[in-house]
Amino acid sequence: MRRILLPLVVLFITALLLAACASDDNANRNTTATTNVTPPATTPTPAAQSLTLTDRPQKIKDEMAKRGEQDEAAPSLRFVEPREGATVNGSTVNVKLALAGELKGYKPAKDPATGMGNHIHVILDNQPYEAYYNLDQPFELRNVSEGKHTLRVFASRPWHESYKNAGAFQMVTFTVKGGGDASKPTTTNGGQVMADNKNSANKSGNANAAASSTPTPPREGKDVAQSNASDIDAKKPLLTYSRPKGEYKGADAEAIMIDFWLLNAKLSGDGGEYRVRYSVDGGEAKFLDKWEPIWLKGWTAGKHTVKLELVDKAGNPVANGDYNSTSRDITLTP
Ligand SMILES: [Cu+2]
Repeated sequence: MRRILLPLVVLFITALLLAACASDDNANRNTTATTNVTPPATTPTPAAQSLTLTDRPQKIKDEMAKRGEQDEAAPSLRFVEPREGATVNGSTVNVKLALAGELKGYKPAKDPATGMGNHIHVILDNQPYEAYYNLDQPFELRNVSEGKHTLRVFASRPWHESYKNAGAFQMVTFTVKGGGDASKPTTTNGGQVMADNKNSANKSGNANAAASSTPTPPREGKDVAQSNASDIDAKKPLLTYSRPKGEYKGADAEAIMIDFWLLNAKLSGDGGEYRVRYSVDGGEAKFLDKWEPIWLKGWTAGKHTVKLELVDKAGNPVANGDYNSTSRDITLTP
């Protein structure tokens, strides 16, 4: 009896193991293929990644379908403040914009439920953009350093894709006197150190609400890094880096958009003489010959550096101050 039973038990266990392996295989097929090569959390450099072009994500296509004609709009921005050549006294620069043009329902506003909505990208010097939603109130750039600055603004969609019609982009140059100092903490009027600029904005919003019967939403703004204008010529080709920026999580990290603004420069695929060269993590250079966003998939978790440069047909950099070559770090969390 035992002679028969033992081989049977061995057979049974083998079958069980095989079944377990097979189901593991199936489970892996549904997750990313890179699971095995993902480095441990302590490794600073991300695993080798192979990026490929992919379609505009379905989520965005669905959103576009719901927006009616908005994506065919031609919004036109104008600087109310600061004006070209203005001198601003003090380290807080109020940005006020007027929006006109063929709007077709386009209106910057943050949906309180989703935290999303049409907005304006605001770029001080060549810092990463800030999102500006409520044009009824100025956007406060705080702790701006003394000296000359540029401000670039352009109309954007909820998924950060810019409008590319001529009026959608504006740029001014201005000078700050008595600007902010990076070595000093930001303070309130009373001299108290503010722990968090968001909180201070909320406090002033609440104070306004108490004074009048209609609640005033907190003013949007940003405590900016120290920077100054690059020596640029507004009549020369100018590449403005927009996306990617910041942190990408979950489904948003699957396909990441590269988007930029071009002034005074037409790309070769659009009948012009320029190209946009991009690279990720210092890898192989790729070229964009049409002015439109692309989406890349295949990103690994961790930090990545994206570089965008304006070049001529021969691949030589086209300089305009130092704005035409920009690198940004992004972070992906699965
Ligand atoms: Cu945006």
